[in-house]
Amino acid sequence: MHAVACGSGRGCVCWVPGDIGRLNVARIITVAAAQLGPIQRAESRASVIERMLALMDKAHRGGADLIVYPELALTTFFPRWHCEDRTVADQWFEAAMPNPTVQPLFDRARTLKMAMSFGYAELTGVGRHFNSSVLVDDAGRMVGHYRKIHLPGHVEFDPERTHQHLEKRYFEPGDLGFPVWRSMGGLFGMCICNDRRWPETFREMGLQGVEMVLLGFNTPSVNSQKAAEGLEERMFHHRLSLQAGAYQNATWVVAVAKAGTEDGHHLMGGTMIVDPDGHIVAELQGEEDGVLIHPCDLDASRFGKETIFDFKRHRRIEHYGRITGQVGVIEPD
Ligand code: CDV
Repeated sequence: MHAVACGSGRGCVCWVPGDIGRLNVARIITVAAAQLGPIQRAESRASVIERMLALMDKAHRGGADLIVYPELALTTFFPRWHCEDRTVADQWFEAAMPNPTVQPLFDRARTLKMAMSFGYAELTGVGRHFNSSVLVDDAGRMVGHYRKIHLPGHVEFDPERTHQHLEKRYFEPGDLGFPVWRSMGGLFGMCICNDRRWPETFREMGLQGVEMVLLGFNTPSVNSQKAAEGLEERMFHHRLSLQAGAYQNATWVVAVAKAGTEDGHHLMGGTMIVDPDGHIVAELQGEEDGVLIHPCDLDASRFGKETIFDFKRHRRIEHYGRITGQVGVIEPD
């Protein structure tokens, strides 16, 4: 076999088997998982955008086709702050996407022909609030929009906790489901942080054939309600969730942290890329700004999808009624 340029400009390689005489196109997407170090409350959006641009340039030098930034990439993780007047928190929301402050990011991505995904706090035209992310393709087209569905935390100030986690105060649960988009020769989905702990998240996308899930997160390194659950345990659950989601749905998972200490509150790292067999193939060390670059062959998801996780052959939906029919646990008598 020998490699020929496929002409897509996307770094794909066409392997030409001499004895068979047809083209098998490997669908390689080189991904840059762009971790952000801490963003202090006082740091401006413009300063964060400069940091994101520096990561994008580095990703480009590393040959990336797609750059993925974390959840709420443009601001500090503000749900830790309790604002008695809810509207005070609107300072952290974007009323339009793109907007003049983030436009340089869109412009640079288009110039570099790099696709990108990042999370932000979305304020809609009718005053609704979501924890959202977008997927922009390599031609600068907005192809995907996701709103976080599994919101952790609480609504009111909780004096029992070591720190606040007020996502339920500041956001509504997403109303867009878990879509998967066909783009750049593959099938892409998004989810955000706590969504990764729910198998339903991955299965919803798996049932649409997803080949790569893009996922940003801000995870405090200590459980606010259980001090004994620290960094090691949190990282274990993080890996467990990503690896299970990837394997059970035969998909790549790109998980990107906002890490480090924001105004005295520590967020864990753990930026990593997981392959469709559930293996962690790349992991970023440290808690500062950095990119983790890995070539991902989307066809690596085929084997799992056609064998043990061939859903059409093996799923038994007649026994899954509780999954959508009930929320909490109902114990038998
Ligand atoms: N931003 C998050 O969703 N954080 C949660 C924490 C609160 C557990 C997470 O699942 O990582």
